[in-house]
Amino acid sequence: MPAYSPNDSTILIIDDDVNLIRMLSHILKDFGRVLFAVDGEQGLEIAKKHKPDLILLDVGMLPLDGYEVCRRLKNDDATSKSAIIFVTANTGMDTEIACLDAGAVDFITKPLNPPVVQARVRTHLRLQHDSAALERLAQYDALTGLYNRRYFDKALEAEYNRLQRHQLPLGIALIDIDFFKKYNDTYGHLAGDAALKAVAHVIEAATKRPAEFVARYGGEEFVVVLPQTDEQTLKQYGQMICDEVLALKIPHDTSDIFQNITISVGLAHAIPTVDSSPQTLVDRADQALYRAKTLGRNRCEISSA
Ligand code: GH3
Ligand code: MG
Repeated sequence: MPAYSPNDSTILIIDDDVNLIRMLSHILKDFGRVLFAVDGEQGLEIAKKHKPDLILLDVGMLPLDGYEVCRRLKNDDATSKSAIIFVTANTGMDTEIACLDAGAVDFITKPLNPPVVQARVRTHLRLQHDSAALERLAQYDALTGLYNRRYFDKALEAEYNRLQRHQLPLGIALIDIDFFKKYNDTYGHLAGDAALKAVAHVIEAATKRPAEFVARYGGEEFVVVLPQTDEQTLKQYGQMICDEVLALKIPHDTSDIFQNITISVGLAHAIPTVDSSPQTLVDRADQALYRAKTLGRNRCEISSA
C-alpha cells in the first residue's frame, strides 16, 4: 500500500455559515486542500468535480438540508466514496441516529473544539485511505499481478456499454496455455507458477494501447479486452502473442506439439448493440479458443459469428 500522508487529502466543507467555514478551514489547514460550498447544490457540484476524501456537512441548511445532501452524495457513483461527517449544533440521540442512517461515518458538534475536530478528521482520513488501498488491491491477481476476474467482469461491462453508445468495435482475446497440466506434472507446481508469470508478463507487455487491459481469467487462462480495434488488427495481435510466448522458449518436454510452452488464442469481435451482451462476446471467443485447441494448438482462431 502507498504510504499514508495526512496532508495531501481533499476536504470539502458544506455550510451556509461563512464564519463556520472560515473557522473549520483554519482548523483543517494542515490536512491538505480545503474546498468549501455555501449550500447543498453547490456542495454536490464541487463533490462531483473534486471527489474529496472527506466532506464536513452542515445538517441545518436550506433549501436542501444536510440529510438530503448526504443521501444524494451516497446515491451517486461519482461521490459515494467520500466519507461524510455531519456538523451539528444538536446533540440529541435522534440527530445522532439520523446522521448515521443518512450514510455519514461520524458527526461533530458545535461549538467546535479544534483538537476534537482534528482528531476525528485524522482518523477518518486514515480509514478512508486504507479502504481505498484495499479496494485497489482487491482488483489484482496475487500470482501474476494482472487484474483479476472480478475486475474483468466489471470493466468489460463498462467498456461494452461505452462502445455501444459510440457504436465502436470491441475485441476480446481468450488465451490458454497448452498442455499445462503436463507442464506441472513434469516440472512441478512452483515451476508452473513461474511459467504462468512469464506468460502473463509477455501478454501484458504486448498489450500497449491505453484502453486495452489484460486479466487472469482463471487458472492458466488469460483474457484481453481490446476496445476500438478492427478485425485485422485483432488477428495480428492474436498471432503476435502466440509468437512472443513461443519466443520465450520455456522448455516443455512433455508437450505433444513442441518442446516449448505455447498458447492457444480465441478471438471475438463485435460492435456492441443494445440487445447483445458482453457474455456473448466472451462465449464466442471461448468457442474460437476451443477450435484453436482442436486444430492443433499454438494458434489463433477468430469467431466468425
Ligand atoms: P490444454 O492444452 O487442452 O489447455 O491442456 P491443459 O493441460 O493446459 O488443460 P487442463 O485444463 O487439463 O489443465 C490446466 C492445468 O493448469 C491444471 C492446473 O493444475 C494448472 N493450473 C491452473 N492454475 C494454476 C496455477 O495457479 N499454478 C500452476 N502451477 N498451475 C495451475
Ligand atoms: Mg490449458
